[in-house]
Amino acid sequence: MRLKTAGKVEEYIHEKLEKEKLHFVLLDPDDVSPGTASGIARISEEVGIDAIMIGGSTGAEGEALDGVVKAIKESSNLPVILFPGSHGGVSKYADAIFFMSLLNSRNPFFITGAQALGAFAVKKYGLEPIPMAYLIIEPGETVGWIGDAKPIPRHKPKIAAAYALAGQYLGMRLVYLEAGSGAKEPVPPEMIAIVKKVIDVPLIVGGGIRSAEQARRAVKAGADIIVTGTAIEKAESLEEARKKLESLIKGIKGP
Ligand code: 1GP
Repeated sequence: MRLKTAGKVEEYIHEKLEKEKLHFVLLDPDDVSPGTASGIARISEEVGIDAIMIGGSTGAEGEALDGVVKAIKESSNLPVILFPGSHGGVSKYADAIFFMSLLNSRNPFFITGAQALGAFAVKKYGLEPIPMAYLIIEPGETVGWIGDAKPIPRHKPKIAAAYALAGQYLGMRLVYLEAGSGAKEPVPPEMIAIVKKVIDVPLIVGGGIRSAEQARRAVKAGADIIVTGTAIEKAESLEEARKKLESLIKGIKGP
């Protein structure tokens, strides 16, 4: 049997990438209420964000997860992509799921175990799985610790490139370089550049990106998709979140 590969959300990503670099907003149901998530999603759509990712390493499951996903679906038309910390991070209300493997974990649970436990739920809910190689770069923050990662040293870009290429050869159609949510410094541009040089699939970069300048540097180095979470979640008001998003978008898509 020939597998149908890219689904609707993946096609959407590829079509958009032909024209511009993308910006995804990550919301963690452990940190935001459905009400706040709905406001951020509405603003995100208005200012030109390309998709909303939902997930987290701790507490992003069950009712809290469903509530946030539903609230976002009701307030915006943006694709909602799950970004699960484990098999608990599956919600039937989302459009797609990054079916990700933490390739540099020391624990097989995060490489294939959680995936096996979650696979039937993904099928039952008709979620679109998008296979993704997930790599933790120093410092790694909470996800690095929980995911039992051996974080790739910031000054060793070739290690990241080797893992990224291995991920592509294993059939993963996206690569994500993750410094960890709230990281003091984002993934170094030199590392992004070397990884981008060796892979053919789109490159996602996140963790610690707070300013337009940091976003611009990542894009200039070769990132195709920038993910920001903390910078938006920490905004004092929706108006402040809007301003932050507008500024980050300038860094990613140009003035
Ligand atoms: C974390 O890469 C994402 O998984 C986003 O990180 O919260 O630091 O923006 P921030």
